[in-house]
Amino acid sequence: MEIKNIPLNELDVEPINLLKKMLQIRKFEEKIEELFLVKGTLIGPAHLYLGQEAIAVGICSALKKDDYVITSYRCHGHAIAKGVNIKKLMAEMFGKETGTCKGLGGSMHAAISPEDGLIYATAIVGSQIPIAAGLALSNKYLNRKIATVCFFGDGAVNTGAFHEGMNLASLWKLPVLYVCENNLYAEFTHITRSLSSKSIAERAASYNMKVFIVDGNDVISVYKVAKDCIEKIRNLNGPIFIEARTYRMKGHGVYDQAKYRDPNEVNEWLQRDPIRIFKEKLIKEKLLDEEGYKKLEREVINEVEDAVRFAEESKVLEFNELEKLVYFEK
Ligand SMILES: Cc1ncc(C[n+]2csc(CCOP(=O)(O)OP(=O)(O)O)c2C)c(N)n1
Ligand SMILES: [Mg+2]
Repeated sequence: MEIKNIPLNELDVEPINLLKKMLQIRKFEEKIEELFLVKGTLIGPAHLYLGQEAIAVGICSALKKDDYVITSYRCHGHAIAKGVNIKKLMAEMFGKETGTCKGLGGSMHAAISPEDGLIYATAIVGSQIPIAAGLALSNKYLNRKIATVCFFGDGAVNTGAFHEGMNLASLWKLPVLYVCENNLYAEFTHITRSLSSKSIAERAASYNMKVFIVDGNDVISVYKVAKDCIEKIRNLNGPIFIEARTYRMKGHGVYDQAKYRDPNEVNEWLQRDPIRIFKEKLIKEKLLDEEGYKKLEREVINEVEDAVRFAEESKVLEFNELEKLVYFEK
């Protein structure tokens, strides 16, 4: 597919809104890290999305509110990009009843919010891939023009669920966009030690579906490819696969210091910070100046602070409310 080189001011989305969404994810994740490691307010598992912001924002900006998203435990960025209220998301981190899962899901399931089109966030690597095929099958069967986007990591392509899901999605021409966020690591294992095929894209292509490789640190490239893919998917032309190449700035989970990574590799990727790259592009195109950036950053930091206050002041779900969430009354 040819990706047209549209000037930034002719995009059908405001570039500044893309930057703001990326900043919301960045500041949210930085605050989560601080709440875990500095303040000790939060405990348990959390997998930060720092460095991968351009993928969630580029893809989700091409979606409608009722399009479906299904993802993994590294899900905070997808939730924000798909439009979850930041207060609700923060409350979930604090285990409060005002959270997306009433505080019962925590970080790894925080991106479950059906009213925002976020259907599920799973901790079982790769399991979202066949579930996405099922979601897309239901939409096709019911003739709904809803696109399903399935996010997963490079590690997930080595699971059985990947092969099962990809095979059915292709065979039944299901309206699903598979987005593999290749950040080079599955926990502590570099991709060169886990992948037998030449590339992830090549493996996906063997399932007879259209495949694209995109620079996952360039929000505009991600947005453009997503926009074209979603259009095709909505028209029931079968699944499409995007391999978005990126890097996680920090460790696998919030406690992991990632000392197993080559410092040269880390430094090289830190030079490619998706937010800095896009900010500089906007400044060069005279769509933003330093002062405007600082103002935006401050606005987002305040929004995250408000979310923390909201989460702290919220209550934990009453014990007797629990069974209402387990059993379903007709
Ligand atoms: C089926 C399964 N196998 C193993 C694990 C343990 N595990 C948790 S995260 C992870 C790495 C996954 O890496 P990747 O898919 O690249 O996603 P990333 O964390 O980089 O976003 C593994 C192996 C698991 N949760 N589920
Ligand atoms: Mg990975």
